[in-house]
Amino acid sequence: MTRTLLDAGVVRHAAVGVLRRNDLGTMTTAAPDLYPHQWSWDAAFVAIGLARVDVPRAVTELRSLLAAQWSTGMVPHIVFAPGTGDYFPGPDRWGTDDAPARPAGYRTSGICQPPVHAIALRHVLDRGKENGGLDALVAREFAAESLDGWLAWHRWLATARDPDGVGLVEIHHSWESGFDNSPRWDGPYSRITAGPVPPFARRDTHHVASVAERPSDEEYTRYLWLVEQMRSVGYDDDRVLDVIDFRVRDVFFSAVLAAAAEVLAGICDEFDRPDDAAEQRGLAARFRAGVSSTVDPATGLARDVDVLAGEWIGPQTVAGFAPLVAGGDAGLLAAQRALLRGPRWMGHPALRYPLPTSTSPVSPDFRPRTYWRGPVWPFLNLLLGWAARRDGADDLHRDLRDASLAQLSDLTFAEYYEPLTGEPLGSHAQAWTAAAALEWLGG
Ligand code: 9WN
Repeated sequence: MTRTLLDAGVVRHAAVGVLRRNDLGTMTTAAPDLYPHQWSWDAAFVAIGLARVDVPRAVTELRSLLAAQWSTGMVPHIVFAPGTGDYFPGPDRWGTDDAPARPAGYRTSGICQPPVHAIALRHVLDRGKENGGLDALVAREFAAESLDGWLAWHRWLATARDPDGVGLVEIHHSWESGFDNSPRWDGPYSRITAGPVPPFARRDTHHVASVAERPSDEEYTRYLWLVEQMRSVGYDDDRVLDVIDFRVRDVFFSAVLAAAAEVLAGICDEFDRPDDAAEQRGLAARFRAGVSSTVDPATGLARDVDVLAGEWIGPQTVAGFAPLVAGGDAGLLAAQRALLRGPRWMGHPALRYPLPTSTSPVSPDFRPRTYWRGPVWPFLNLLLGWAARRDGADDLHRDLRDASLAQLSDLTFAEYYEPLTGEPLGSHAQAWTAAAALEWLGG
């Protein structure tokens, strides 16, 4: 799986082309056609990739996302591109015009996604330091200017979304997890009876992805029902807790917060903000502990909690490796790495590339072509690789990189890949997939 220099140059060139194609000037669309707006955690990965080729443009990506931050501190999961509005379910469905916390002048959704942003800011600062000159200046100025915004984002998550202080972030829609139709959410959704939702037409019936790969109409009806519930209370954090039918402690989201808070603490140190650094280290420790408290001794995987049903969530998905993202106890991490590399996951003999599947290939829930029910998602591999290197697991980092670059050298930069055949699925020219390729290539 060793790559030649020529291959690396070709992949880099093509990946840069994908980011250009998605570039609207100050924001990058998540993908052409299917996702014509800026998504929150996509933007963070896009910034990581952009920082490899254009530090000021990477800064612009994070700046434009943060500009749409709500007054509560929430960073919205979609910032709609100016002059558009037809994405299903478009801004009129979200009804955030009536949400007092949404900043004037921005159209956004009313929910959030995992907080990868401080990790992206770290990458941007590091590229700036490496390049020196204007890149260093622009990156540092942006970090100084945006630090309070990122702190407010983490604080909101730690309060509004962890009301009981258990070290786990509560989500109110599966879109908040970023793993929309993962089998993780089948239990909670099975207990929801959707009320009336506005009629919807799915956008994904043409060339982009077959309907069978995407969530079903029944799933979309529930997704929209939850939006209706939040909208009915103006997205007020306290009132949402009383009306919403989906309350889940998301272990993977919590792990991202733990990792990002630790990174943000380091940035606070660099900007001489010792109290904020201590606060973020406290958050990191709290959410790391929360994540490790969910590990199932029988499977070795971390689990979500369905708050309304008072139940653990069972399906074996890649989110079970949340401790590898959060960091923490060396024994737990070593056991998780062995599991990840073993035959139930990356080491499964039928896989085209030895990469984590979104659901274990040996699970009864595994569907190799269906979105979050089986396919490989390249941006996730980058996150796992980053965490592996942070924790000194250089061999895992290397193996993830080699397999990822082999997969991405098909140059489709697909949204997700069929794990048994390697077929690119979903949208092609997906921005965060191209960004992952650039970051894996490094240099
Ligand atoms: C809903 C943009 C986003 C990703 C998510 C992925 C998918 C949206 C959708 O696309 O979600 O937010 O319409 O399916 O699940 O992780 O951020 O790439």
